[in-house]
Amino acid sequence: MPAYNAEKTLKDTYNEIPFDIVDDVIVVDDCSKDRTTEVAHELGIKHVISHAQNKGYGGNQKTCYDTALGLKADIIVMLHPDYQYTPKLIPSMVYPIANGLYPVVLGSRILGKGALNGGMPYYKYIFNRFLTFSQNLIMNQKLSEYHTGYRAFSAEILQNISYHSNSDNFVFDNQMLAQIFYKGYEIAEVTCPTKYFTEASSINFKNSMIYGMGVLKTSLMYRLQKWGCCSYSIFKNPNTTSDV
Ligand SMILES: Nc1nc2c(ncn2[C@@H]2O[C@H](COP(=O)(O)OP(=O)(O)OP(=O)(O)O)[C@@H](O)[C@H]2O)c(=O)[nH]1
Ligand SMILES: [Mg+2]
Repeated sequence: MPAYNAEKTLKDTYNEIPFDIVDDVIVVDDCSKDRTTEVAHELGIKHVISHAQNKGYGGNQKTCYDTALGLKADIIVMLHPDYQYTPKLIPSMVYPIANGLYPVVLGSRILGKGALNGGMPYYKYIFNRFLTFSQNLIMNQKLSEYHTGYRAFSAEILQNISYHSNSDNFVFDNQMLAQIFYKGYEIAEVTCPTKYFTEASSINFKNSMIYGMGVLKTSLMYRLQKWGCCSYSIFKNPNTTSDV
């Protein structure tokens, strides 16, 4: 869980985690201004890492994935600790990975009516639909959304993409999906409810705009790289200079 100012929602999120199949929980606190780290310790979470400086949402996930791979995890689930996504969906998301059907599974708020029923603001919904449409077109894929904060990966995925080359900001998530498609992996989706409420963290309008631009840029980078016109570091193999 990449956490930032999540003291009010971390407990509810944690309490819904199905511990019959989840072995370890990692919380990375990105130098929150509240008691996120203390709450994580109070809950008895074993792997709590606190950044000395705020690195951003992407920078936070880099620490999360490095830690998960260090613990030799087979399947890694990225879940926001702001209680917008229910951990009760974890079994449905990880079984296709455990059974070797798909290496990546996303919890989609757009399949079904999860987003609007959960109170996603209309501007975010329209923005999400527009960006998703553009990305599917540019990258020749067919996902219902690229913007969910609920993702499950096999360890192989994290070992084979250069996530350290990605942005430390919100576009990190999107760069990961472009990297995964670039490597030829398939991505599955599971219908996922969501809820918007006062205590949940929500990206503001300005950051949404910065994110949207970054998303379109990432898709165009993917297309240019696929055509062989450009060579971007995010598409290189980890620790090498080769693209394939
Ligand atoms: N490291 C870091 N994490 C953040 C920051 N802002 C939010 N987060 C965390 O990242 C998660 C997602 O951020 P949100 O602001 O909820 O963004 P979102 O879920 O993509 O967008 P919404 O659908 O509007 O909620 C939250 O669970 C936060 O704990 C930040 O500035 N730095
Ligand atoms: Mg949120």
